[in-house]
Amino acid sequence: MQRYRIAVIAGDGIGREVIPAGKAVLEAAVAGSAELVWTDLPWGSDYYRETGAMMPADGIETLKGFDAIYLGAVGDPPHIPDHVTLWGLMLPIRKALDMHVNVRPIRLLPGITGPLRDKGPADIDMIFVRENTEGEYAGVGGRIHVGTPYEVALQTAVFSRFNVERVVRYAFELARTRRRHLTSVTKSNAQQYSMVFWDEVVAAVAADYPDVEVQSLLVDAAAALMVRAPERFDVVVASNLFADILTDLGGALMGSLGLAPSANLTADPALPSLFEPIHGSAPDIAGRGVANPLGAIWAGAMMLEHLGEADAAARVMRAIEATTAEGTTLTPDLGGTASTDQVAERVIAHLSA
Ligand code: GGG
Repeated sequence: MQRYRIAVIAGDGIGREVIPAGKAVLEAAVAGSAELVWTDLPWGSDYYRETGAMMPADGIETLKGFDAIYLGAVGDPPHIPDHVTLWGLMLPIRKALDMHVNVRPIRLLPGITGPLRDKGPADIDMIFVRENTEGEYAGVGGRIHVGTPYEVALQTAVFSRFNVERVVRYAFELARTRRRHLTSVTKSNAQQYSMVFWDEVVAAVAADYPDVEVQSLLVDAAAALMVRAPERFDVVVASNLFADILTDLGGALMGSLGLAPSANLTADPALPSLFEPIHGSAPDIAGRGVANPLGAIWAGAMMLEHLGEADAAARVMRAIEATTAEGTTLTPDLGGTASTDQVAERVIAHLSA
């Protein structure tokens, strides 16, 4: 039987509620055909309070020993500043393990009516390919004259040809497996260096994909069009910041941010990729057992698919869809009264149906 070593970083807030729910569903999905060997890593804000760091100094080396990483959420505002938690754990992991793309499906699940009442599952079905290691999150910048009236803060966005090209190429390849339509999102009218460069790379790579139609949108127009006509999007490629923002909008279009999954894929086959729901730690509802686990479960399905367990992954997806279509066991964000665990149990029940 195939064994997979999975590092689990439940992290903070509702991450600690949705990840156990996700583990239970994935265990049930592979039962009898594969073994998931979980290693729970107690990293995150509590670890920070105890040690002064979000993860151990050798944390990245530890992660290299696994087949995949399953992550919940990171952040404990207002107790620890968000930039400390994000830069202490998630962003260094993405960079060190060369997780060059962040794949984020945005689609309406059966039975869920999002805020766009006249749009159904055929209209809202897109996948974002988010550049995941540089851009506005490159970590380049600084502050001078701190605390004086002349203080200056710089945050430099970094776009390298090597990286943009491989991310854009990934998006074109993905478009070929779908409706052969790619939207590239920039702000190249205002950002005349980085985003004009991005447009040039897209145009150069597009020459290798004459069968894929390309639409270029400014990020403000893209945000409006996602609400007005989401059916005009299939695969979307965008910078780290723009895709981060637009996928939260996408989560809202799905009916809840709690539904949206993501896969941080490494370019190095010897390294693990990381799978997480896109939502954060949600301190406002943490500890109440009502967080929506479906985004974490869906991220788990993406992990199974990535590990080569396509059958189990498809069964998890069908069970998620059966749960939302049925509509009797949903968390409060979707208008229901069920707990996190009850939703996971319902998904497990649908696995064997
Ligand atoms: N599920 C992981 C999480 O905590 N996401 C919230 C967040 O702020 N993410 C930032 C990012 O994806 O770059």
